[in-house]
Amino acid sequence: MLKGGLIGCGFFAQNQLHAWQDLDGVEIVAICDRDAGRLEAAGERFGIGRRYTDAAKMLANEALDFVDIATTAPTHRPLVELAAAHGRAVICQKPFAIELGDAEAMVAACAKAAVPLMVHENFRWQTPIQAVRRVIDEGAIGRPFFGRFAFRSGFDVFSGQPYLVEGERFIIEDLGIHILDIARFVMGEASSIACRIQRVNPRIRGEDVATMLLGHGQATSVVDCSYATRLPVEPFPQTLVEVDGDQGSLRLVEGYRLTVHGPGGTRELDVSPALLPWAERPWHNIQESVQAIQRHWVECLTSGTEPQTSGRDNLQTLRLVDAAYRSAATGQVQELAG
Ligand code: NAD
Ligand code: 89Y
Repeated sequence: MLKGGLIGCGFFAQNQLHAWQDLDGVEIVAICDRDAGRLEAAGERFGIGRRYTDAAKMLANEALDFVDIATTAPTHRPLVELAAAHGRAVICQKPFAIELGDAEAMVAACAKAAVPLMVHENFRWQTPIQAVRRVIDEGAIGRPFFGRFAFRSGFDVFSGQPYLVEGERFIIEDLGIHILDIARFVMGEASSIACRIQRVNPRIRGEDVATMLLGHGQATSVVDCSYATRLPVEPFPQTLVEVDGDQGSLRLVEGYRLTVHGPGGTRELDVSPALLPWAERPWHNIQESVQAIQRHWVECLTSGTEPQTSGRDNLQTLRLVDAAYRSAATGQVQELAG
């Protein structure tokens, strides 16, 4: 049985705690939050008695196999470095860091301590996204030459996550980061990016619309994100996908419907996520992917393999985020090192 300690018992950690409870071979034995009320509420809700308001004390007192960090970005570096100093494996929420230098320092600290590090980059683990990748891996549409990854919504994410109103940066850093990771997962590593941003909602500080054009070697993709889009059917939190290959095409449309067209004909697939017993629509797509990435972590720790979205891997997603903001500021295409 792997023993974990979770730091940060806020809005999103509730999903992580539910998912840990459902998984075999792992248990969250201690929790930490510097807000005593939140700590108490999570402890009672999930029946976890060992509670700390100080992460350093939790690390010193508990015999943990890993630490799951579910705080917001400003505290990631000190907490990851604390876990590494105690020789504990670490999961850290996205955005892993705001500055690339901090991300590189965390990767280096975990490498030096020889502890596994995974970024909780869960969107690629969504059932519909896994289905898209499977169709491509099966060769059903041939070699992809174009992709579009669209997340366009008018859903109120600000009431649950009020800090999103205040940041100088918003949609790329918070949400686009997931969609850029999906683009990498489906199309392969990106070699260039151009980006334009807009702010439509006057009540927030950062950008709520971002339109990005990526080069992936010979292939091209468009990643377009908006929290200012009012649609007759609200698709939150679905990423809609189009991929054209040299033998066919796929379309993942609203309602989790995937159409695959290839030399053998056309198939319609229902790729809906499961509604887990503790999940709530429309979040169930994200909630199921939390369970999937945490299962992947248990498998990786048990087998000694590197997680798909290890700290090292996530540096490449963060480089895209950084380059997207630089492109938006300068109007120039940004080239990324291989
Ligand atoms: P939140 O503010 O609701 O919760 C964070 C909690 O961490 C708070 O209770 C706070 O008191 C606690 N905390 C902060 N620093 C601490 C420290 N040093 N020691 C102990 N406790 C500390 O935030 P949230 O909305 O739950 O977001 C947390 C992270 O999850 C963010 O980075 C966000 O981007 C990410 N998130 C990810 C997804 C996803 O699908 N992967 C979805 C939503 C949010
Ligand atoms: O914080 C974001 C995330 O990671 O997924 C959706 C979200 O909760 C709001 O954009």
